[in-house]
Amino acid sequence: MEVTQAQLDSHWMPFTANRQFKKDPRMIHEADGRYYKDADGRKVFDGLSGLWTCGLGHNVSKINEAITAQLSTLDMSPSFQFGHPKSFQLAERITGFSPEGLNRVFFTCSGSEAVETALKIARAYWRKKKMPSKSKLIGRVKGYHGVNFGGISVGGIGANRAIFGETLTVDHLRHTMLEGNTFTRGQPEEGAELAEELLELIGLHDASNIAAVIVEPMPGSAGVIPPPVGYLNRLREICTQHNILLIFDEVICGLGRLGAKSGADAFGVTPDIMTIAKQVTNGVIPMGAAVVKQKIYDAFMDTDAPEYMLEFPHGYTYSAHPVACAAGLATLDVLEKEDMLGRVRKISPYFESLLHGLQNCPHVTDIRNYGLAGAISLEHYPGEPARRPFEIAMKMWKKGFYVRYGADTIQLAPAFTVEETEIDDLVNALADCLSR
Ligand code: PXG
Ligand code: PLP
Repeated sequence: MEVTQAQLDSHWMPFTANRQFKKDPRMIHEADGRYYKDADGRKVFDGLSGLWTCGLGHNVSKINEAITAQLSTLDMSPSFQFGHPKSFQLAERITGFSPEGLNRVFFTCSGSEAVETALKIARAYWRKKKMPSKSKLIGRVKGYHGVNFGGISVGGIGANRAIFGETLTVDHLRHTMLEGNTFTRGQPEEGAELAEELLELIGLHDASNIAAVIVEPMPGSAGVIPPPVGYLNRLREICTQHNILLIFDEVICGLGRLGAKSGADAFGVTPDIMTIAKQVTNGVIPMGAAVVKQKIYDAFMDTDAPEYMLEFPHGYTYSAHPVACAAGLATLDVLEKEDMLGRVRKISPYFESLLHGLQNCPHVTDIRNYGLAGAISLEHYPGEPARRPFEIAMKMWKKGFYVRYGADTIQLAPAFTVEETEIDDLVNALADCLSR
């Protein structure tokens, strides 16, 4: 056996059914392009681009070369009080991938940390503006904002919160999955009025007590839920009218998955703060960031305190790690030079039409998609919503396809470079697994 039972037992795996995995491990040994290989050299199609991370595919030579060169030049440097050129270069490049006016970048090492950073910036911003009572945070049901305490507080996936006791006291908007919208291709027409609920929460708490609203432009983890037409615009209007910051968590939507630089760009709505991670380094080295409007940065810099004093007591040992910055610069180069956003826009109608071809397969209760992200909701076994997706994903793995299963859905997010024939194979395999 390649790994001993003691070794298997030693690793407490994240978001994994450890008991099941350790009985029947699914080991991945190699990755290249859009495929993994297992110990026997069996090829497995990567139907989720890693964990929504590797839109450019695996083993991208330009990224690998940039990392190797960086390791032998500057492998690590202190992130606090000292700098290295690549972080500044990358910050400016990220600005070019951000919505209009978001031009100040705070680096983190993950999406969860990007969220904590964004929430802390939002609260501290109002203190800097001498409105300290504006501290309440509002999230949305079905939201996923990582796993740290701030993120699970604003997050709206019950299973990720329930066993951890007290969180921040936040409020949640309703989610936007309406029964009448099942099997919609792309954005549903109905549901913009759900944004009005924010006015009710403002009525309840008063805007003078609310710091920020955080939503994913399109919830990813909870099952690819494209926003109803007009919904995000209305959230933006209400936030602007009531002086509340709007945070878009773009950890999945950002940097190409939707065929746009960001979810903000795809849906034409500009937040005050956005969080990114995953695709920023093509998933190869951990990195995330919170990107903010200049007025927010300026509120911290506009101080009479001596210049040697910190303006924002926050940061991570690995913030702007030089190797991650090298990977980020190379990733954004490839995204841009190889017109990856254009490729996503070109192939996504094909992805959409094949995916929706599964509508009449057994057990399928809904299909949703946008860009190169898709989800299929499956009929529950009585009292066991997560069982059928697990069974289907295991059959897919045996057939040579890696797909995500979570809650009552199967989720797909192939690489931006995916070919039509690969989408054919992926969807045909799914049809087959659903039918038997
Ligand atoms: N916000 C959003 C919108 C995310 O999707 C995070 C924050 C947290 O990022 P980190 O890097 O701390 O994991 C995420 C991450 C899945 C899956 O299979 C999704 C995520 C992470 C792992 C798996 O859907 N989303
Ligand atoms: N815990 C201890 C004891 C530490 O010294 C540090 C960082 O210096 C941390 C946690 C935070 O680690 P990181 O900066 O990697 O998030």
